[in-house]
Amino acid sequence: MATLHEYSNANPISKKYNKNMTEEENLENQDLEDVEAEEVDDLGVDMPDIPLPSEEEPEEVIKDEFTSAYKFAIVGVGQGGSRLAETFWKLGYRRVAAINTAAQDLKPLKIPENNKLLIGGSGAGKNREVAKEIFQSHREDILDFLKNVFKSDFDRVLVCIGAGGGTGAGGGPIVVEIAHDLCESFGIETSDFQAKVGSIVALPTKAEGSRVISNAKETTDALINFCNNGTLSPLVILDNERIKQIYPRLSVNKFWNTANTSICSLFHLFNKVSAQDSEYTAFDKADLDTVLSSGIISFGAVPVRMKEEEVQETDISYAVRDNLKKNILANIDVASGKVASCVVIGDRGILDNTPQEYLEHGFEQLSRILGDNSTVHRGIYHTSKKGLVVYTIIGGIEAPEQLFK
Ligand SMILES: Nc1nc2c(ncn2[C@@H]2O[C@H](COP(=O)(O)OP(=O)(O)OP(=O)(O)O)[C@@H](O)[C@H]2O)c(=O)[nH]1
Ligand SMILES: [Mg+2]
Repeated sequence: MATLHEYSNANPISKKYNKNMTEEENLENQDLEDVEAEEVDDLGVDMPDIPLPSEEEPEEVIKDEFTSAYKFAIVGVGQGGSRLAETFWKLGYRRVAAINTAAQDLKPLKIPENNKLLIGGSGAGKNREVAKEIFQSHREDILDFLKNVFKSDFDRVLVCIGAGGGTGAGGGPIVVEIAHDLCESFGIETSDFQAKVGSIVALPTKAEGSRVISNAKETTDALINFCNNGTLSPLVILDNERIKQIYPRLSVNKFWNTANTSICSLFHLFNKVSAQDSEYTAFDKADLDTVLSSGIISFGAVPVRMKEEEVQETDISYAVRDNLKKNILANIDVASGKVASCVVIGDRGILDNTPQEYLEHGFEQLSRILGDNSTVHRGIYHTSKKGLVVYTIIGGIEAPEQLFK
């Protein structure tokens, strides 16, 4: 039997070939058909100029330069805030934006020019109110700018602020609100109580004077209020005064770099580790989420100092306690925390020769410090770097009564 293809080829002249007509009649008929076809080809009307929807182009996606549990979008407001954001860029984060009211503060940042937004233009001169006005009147510009820099593929936003100035202090809380609008428009936040917007705020040193301290107070209070309402999480309160005490004699240019790198690297470490498997104990994405959603959080990192060649039980417990004391974050009562993550990272030699219960005792000690009903997520990972380091995040910390002494 002929195939459909063979059958249609067998009669190439016309689909309307009529076997009851002569060949001549059929050819005539064919000519008529061609005329009809020509007429149909040329409608004889001008095509109206209707704008037709073009095919949808796939949206550009921004990717970080590493694999992590969460895709953070980071925006720095004011000079200090922007330098914190720039530090994330250096670590490989690519959804990084900076906003300022003074061009000279944006210029030195080593992030792409398109990731910088200048509003106002002549600074805020340490005046929160001036900054507030400028940010309020540019809400839509800021929203469009952030949409353009971050695109839609991210999980959380972090707003970085130096609390003592004008621009960061006045504009930062407004950018937090805009970040919520952004998350809502992309469907990242679906309810008011599922905050996907957090903040890193830096408190000034004592030497910066009373105007700066009063700015910092008002801004930090506003952020703590957001946190108490459940609309901001996490909130990391970085204390520049403590950095001065923990790393004395740092030169001016190293000071900010040390402050910024220490906090951003810790953030990054937890974000990366929670995306990795461990042959010991893995700390996972859900563990990190509980901490990131718990309000005020504090980070710490302390190397385990071994008094002898092998790790002793007390070495780890000591490191856990030391970790809580020696951090660069504000003088907050970590014991009020409700949830913690403790990750021990060490070289294989040490890990394989350290009894599991020594590590367990360290984790249990953290649970005891936090008190009843607290949760401590744990993780143990190996690395090629020699030594053993204890990293912690404590979350759900109560707002400090007195941040500034
Ligand atoms: N951790 C950290 N804090 C910083 C850094 N730079 C400034 N700060 C702190 O941030 C506070 C605000 O300073 P700036 O960020 O320069 O101020 P601004 O937000 O640009 O505000 P104006 O210049 O007054 O409009 C200061 O009081 C410093 O304590 C930084 O790189 N890292
Ligand atoms: Mg400035």
